[in-house]
Amino acid sequence: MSYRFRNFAILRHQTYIKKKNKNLKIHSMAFDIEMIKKVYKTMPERVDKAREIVGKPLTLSEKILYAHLWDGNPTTAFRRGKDYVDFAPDRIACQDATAQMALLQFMQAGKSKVAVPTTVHCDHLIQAKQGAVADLKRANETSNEVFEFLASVSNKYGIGFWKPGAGIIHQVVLENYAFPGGMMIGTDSHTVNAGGLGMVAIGVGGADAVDVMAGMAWELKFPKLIGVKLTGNLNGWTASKDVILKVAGILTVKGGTGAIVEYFGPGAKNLSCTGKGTICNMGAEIGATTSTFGYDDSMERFLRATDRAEIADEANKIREYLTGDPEVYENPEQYFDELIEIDLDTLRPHLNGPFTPDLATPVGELGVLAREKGWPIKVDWGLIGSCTNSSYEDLTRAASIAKQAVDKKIKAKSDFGINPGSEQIRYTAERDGILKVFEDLNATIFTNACGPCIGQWDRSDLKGDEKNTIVHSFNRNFSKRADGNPNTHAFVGSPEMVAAIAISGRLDFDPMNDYLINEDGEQIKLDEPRGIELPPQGFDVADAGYVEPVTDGSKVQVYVDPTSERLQLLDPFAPIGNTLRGAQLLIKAFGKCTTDHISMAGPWLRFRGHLDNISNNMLIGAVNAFNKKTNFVKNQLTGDYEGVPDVARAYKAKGIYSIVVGDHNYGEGSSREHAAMEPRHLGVAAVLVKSFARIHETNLKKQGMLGLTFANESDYDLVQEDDTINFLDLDQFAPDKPLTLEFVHNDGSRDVIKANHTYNLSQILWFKEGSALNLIKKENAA
Ligand code: MIC
Ligand code: SF4
Repeated sequence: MSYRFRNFAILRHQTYIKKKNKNLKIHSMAFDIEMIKKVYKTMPERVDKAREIVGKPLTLSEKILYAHLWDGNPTTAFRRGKDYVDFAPDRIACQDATAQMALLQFMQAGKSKVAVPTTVHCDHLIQAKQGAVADLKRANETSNEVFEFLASVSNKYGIGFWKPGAGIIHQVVLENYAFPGGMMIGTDSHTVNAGGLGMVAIGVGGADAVDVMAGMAWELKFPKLIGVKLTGNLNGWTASKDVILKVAGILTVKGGTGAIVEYFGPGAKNLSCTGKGTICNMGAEIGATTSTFGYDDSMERFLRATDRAEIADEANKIREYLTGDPEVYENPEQYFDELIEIDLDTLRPHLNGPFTPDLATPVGELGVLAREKGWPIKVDWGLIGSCTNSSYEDLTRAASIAKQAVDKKIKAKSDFGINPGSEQIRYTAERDGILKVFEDLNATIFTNACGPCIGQWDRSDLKGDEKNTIVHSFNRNFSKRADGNPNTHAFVGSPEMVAAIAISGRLDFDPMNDYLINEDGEQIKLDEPRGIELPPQGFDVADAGYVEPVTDGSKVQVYVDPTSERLQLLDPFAPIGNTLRGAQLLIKAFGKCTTDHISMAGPWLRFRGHLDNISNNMLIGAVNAFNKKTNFVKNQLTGDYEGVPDVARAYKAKGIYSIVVGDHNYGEGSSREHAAMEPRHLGVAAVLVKSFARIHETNLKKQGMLGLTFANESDYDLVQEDDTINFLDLDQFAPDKPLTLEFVHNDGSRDVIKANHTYNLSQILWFKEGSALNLIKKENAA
């Protein structure tokens, strides 16, 4: 029986009851308002204390961090980028693709309920093909087992459940759960989207979320702070998206690593709340821990429009605590570790790509570059939506362009796809005739879900691996991401720019200067986009798709079929131990190695709840430095070349540990802990790279592995294909003490190198116990 029909005591939240029965005067209430009031009650005292201890005015980021210390009132001034600090986040959000592993781990922790408000959102497992109705029906059939599992675990442990079709996690969080000054973590790297509503919201691996669900502290190295001062006003074709496209161009995909990016200045106040969300969302693409904005009128408007006047009223009472101190914003260079200034008056619209989100080119200059580089000029698809850009404002701005095409008799040259961010947005946009505008241009309205953004796209217009170009308003454009085709050149832009480019069908089109020819042969220039920040008649929705858990979940059964190919209960990992010798090099990865290369999404999303099955995608996208091929590495036992998972399994079968070597920013991208659990499951003991992306490094630590960096970067070049690796001093593994590794080459020669690490004492304990989860279980049993 499907979870939709089961007698779950489905109590729809009062907000939605109210919306359905407009005449009934039911007091609408924000989710978890008591928790929010509690945070606001202690915030002033804690912030004042922190200011005293730090001895200077505080940024917003510091206020939120110091107000969420696990130990309560601040007593120490933490060193940015150095000290590990225990925090107490207010809430957790998980999406279906990562929640499976997170909840499978939580089920082992021995708790009866989650310790902080938590939600699960079904959004990643819905493939875009024919359009919302047919696609959602198919997803409910093909992934029923997984949705059932997530629904029942949620019900059992007191977790709010958002059904498939309810929307994309980050949009639903922004509309329902985010609140100024709050701290949340989420098992998805774009959790940072909630910074648009003034939160410190951070993407983590499932094991981190499990700590907090189990009532423990959450640890993070106290971040560095990057300030971005915005002046002026957005105008013409320039959108919020262009702010982050520009910042990405400046900072690159690793420039934000270990830092919170705090936006401020008069320009920040002029941006809408959802526009701020877009900017924070793509902060994940520069590796930032998170991004945030101070509480202002735009946030207040958004809270009131989304039925959360009560939060706005509470926030107004402590307004000055929910933004940075005035002294900080007056002399930012004294308070931030790095400062960037952007003048919105002169900012130009950008398109970033292909293959990396930081390759920023102003729109008018793209034609020359594309011709020089051989990027196809013809654009096949324009995709609008995703968690990044699917607000009411985004849709209205893009629709204002689409409408001109219809009115002025211009046929769109590319196909159009729209992914609304939530059912509330979709319902409201349909009511207000916005979706109709896109439909008039023959757009396909896909489900309120991730769809093409995560490779859940059955793209029928391509036969093979043809070279082609698409433009989208998503956030990531790594190779193969949208459709699995390595030759799809994806460019990221604002929804209105995507609309204009898709209508023209050309990557070199510059709507500010170029003309289009309509059906009557006339030259037409598109007018500048116009948007509406919030729906003039208010948001509306019939069924938002929320399922409240029962109060007592002790009787709820969670069933995992032992023969399932989609779900598998977890076995604890055995500790690697303190002697590690004779390990084999599995792969020396060359160049960019994102989590998409390590554990691809798309078709593999179906195995996200089954560790052994999903391990068959381990590192199959990584390029072997010795032959520049993917999924083709030497099996040192036989001398044959095989797929990476096969070779790893061969070593594992013989009880031999293996090692992965990589380049810079290894593990960039997603929070998916599969990228760490798969190597752990297949016997990889250590990942040694030039540098790590933050979430991935933590994920490796949590799973009881060694995540190491070359003390001397050029030692990467010493690693040879047939190497055997000995760890010479693992028995002395200690904080701040590099490890010594010996690489024994095929000809018998040896290189001894130093590898740095960032493990503190408790993280070393995770390694010793085999995983962080093993430690939780042990502590719970004691
Ligand atoms: C993504 O955008 O890559 C994802 C899919 O949302 C991931 C999470 C995942 O891999 O499941 C993310 O960003 O963390
Ligand atoms: Fe979904 Fe894409 Fe957003 Fe990730 S980035 S949550 S895949 S819409």
